[in-house]
Amino acid sequence: MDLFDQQIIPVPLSAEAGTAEISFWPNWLSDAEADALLQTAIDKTPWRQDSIKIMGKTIPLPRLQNWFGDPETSYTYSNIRLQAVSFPDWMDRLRLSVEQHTEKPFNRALVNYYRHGRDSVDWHADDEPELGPAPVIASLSLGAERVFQLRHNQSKERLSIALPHGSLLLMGPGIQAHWQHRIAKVTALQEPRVNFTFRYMESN
Ligand SMILES: O=C(O)CCC(=O)C(=O)O
Ligand SMILES: [Mn+2]
Repeated sequence: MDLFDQQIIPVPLSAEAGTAEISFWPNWLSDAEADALLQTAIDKTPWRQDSIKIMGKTIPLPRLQNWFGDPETSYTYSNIRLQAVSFPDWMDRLRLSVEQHTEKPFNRALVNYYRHGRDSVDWHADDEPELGPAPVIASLSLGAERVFQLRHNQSKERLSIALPHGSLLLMGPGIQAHWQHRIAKVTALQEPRVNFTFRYMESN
């Protein structure tokens, strides 16, 4: 782990709210560590195929996912209620090292499996009330490089960050209220990608 390659990306919010920060560690894990974790994640995560209903039609989400944390709790987004699954030991160790590295608390994770380039997540913000007024989110990327796009709610300014295998990105307070983000489809891509987004929730 090399703290020297930390990058800080200033992110404008609004005249009143000032500027927030994205912290980025492109080489948080070595290639060997990231390879092993990608394989463990693909093989050991109990993946769910969830669906959304649009105008009476049931449409499978273009990715697999699951939600980890205190099993007494749940998380709801886009009308999908995810009952939390307890952190398996391997994922809890990862959660702890992300906490230690970022010096932020995390007690939940949404894990996404993009099986190939046709999988994606559309524009959204992680701003559900359960996440509190100013969520801080840590995102670990595994597998083929992922282009993380951000779009400002008012100015429509865009930012784009290439997230390599084993990189860690931290979205600081304020970003979810002023920006949306997405992972677009990359039609030609065949390789899998896995993403862990660690979050903090008081309880629910
Ligand atoms: O895969 C990513 O980096 C984005 C995932 C995401 O935005 C989410 O799970 O809320
Ligand atoms: Mn998100």
